[in-house]
Formats: sequence, C-alpha cells, structure tokens
Amino acid sequence: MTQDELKKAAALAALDYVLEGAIIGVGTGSTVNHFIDGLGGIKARITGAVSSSEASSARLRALGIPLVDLAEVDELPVYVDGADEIDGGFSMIKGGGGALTREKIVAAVSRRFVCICDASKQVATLGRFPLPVEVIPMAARHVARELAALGGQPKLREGFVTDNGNLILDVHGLAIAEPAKLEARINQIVGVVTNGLFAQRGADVLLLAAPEGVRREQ
Ligand code: ABF
Repeated sequence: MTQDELKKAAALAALDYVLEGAIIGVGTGSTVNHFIDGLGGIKARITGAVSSSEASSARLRALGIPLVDLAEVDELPVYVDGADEIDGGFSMIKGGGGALTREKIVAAVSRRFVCICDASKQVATLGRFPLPVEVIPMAARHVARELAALGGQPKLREGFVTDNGNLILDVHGLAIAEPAKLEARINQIVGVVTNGLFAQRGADVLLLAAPEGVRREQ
C-alpha cells in the first residue's frame, strides 16, 4: 500500500466517529482531504462542518457541505485532524501545512479529538519533524533568538504566509521529552501566536493505518 492509501484508510475509518445530526470539526492536510471526500458521501447525516483552514473550507464547500463559523458554536462533539508526529501519550506535532493556529482553536472547542495518521507518523519522542511556530511578522527575529536559546534551530518558512497573515518558523533539532512543558514555554515568548505542539490538549483517539489495517487506540 502507498502512503496515500494508508492515509485514506485512516481517514475513512474516522467516518465512524461522525455523530448523526452534529457539526463536525475538520482539520487540514492530505489525510484530512480523504476524510472530507468521505464526508461528502454522508453529508445528509450532518448539520455542517467547522473548518480549520481556507483550503479545507474550499474542499468542503465544493462538496456542498455547509460551513459553520466556530464563533457561532459553543462546543463541537468531534474534531478529526491529522498530525505530523504523534507520540505514545497522544501528544502531537502539527502545523506542517501551516494551519496550526486555527487547528488548535478548533481542537480546544472539541470534546473528542480523533487523530488520523499513517503509521510513519508514530514516534517515541517528538521532534524529528521540525516544530512549526506561528509568529507575528515584526517579532520573527526576536522569537527566532528565543527559540535558539531553548536549543532549537529555527528556520523561516520561505514564501509562506498563514491564513492569519503571519509567518512560520520551523524549529529543527529539538528532542521533546516534555511536550506539554515546552508547549507552554514557547507560548510565553512575546510575538508567538501558537506553536505546533498539541500536548496540553492532545488527541483522544488515534486511528493509525498500517498495511495490516487501521489500529484504533484510545
Ligand atoms: C494537518 O495536516 C497538520 O497539522 C499537519 O501538519 C498535517 C498532516 O499532514 P498530512 O495529512 O498531509 O500528512 O493535520
């Protein structure tokens, strides 16, 4: 099976978690794109979707799935999203696609976070994938210096602007032993909007696709 077929298998397994008549939270990325396509087939069973990016909104809209503004809902029963890395405690690095801030907001409002991944995303320790940090543009150099002081090597993501009009620093060379602590520490740097560690609010369910099948962990 190709990696894309594995992503699709994990994504389609997540359709089991979509609640009848509810609004579903939808993440971003190539794995989630398969989920959105699957959602198109059962759209009559849901009220609509809260999206975490312009890209996902466009795909949902094209399939005729009603978009709901997060500002209009108090709680989402389920949020389905991918990850760049996930560890044994269901802490994740996200933001490879640059949508980390909206993803983190939607995740915060959700009761259940269902993470969909192919098996290559599962790691013992987070950090081989460079940690994305969204920054206010005027603070980029300041934040980069602070991240270097924490032991990382930040690199500006060239030619990329987030949906919120900000920049991304990708931090290389971190071995993240305590994800929740580092998440909180990086958030304290002035000028940081969000960092891609999802540890304080990690996943609740992991659907991990391997050639033998999709493993459901919770
Ligand atoms: C989003 O999509 C991100 O937070 C993560 O960066 C990415 C996963 O990418 P893909 O599904 O394309 O492998 O969930």
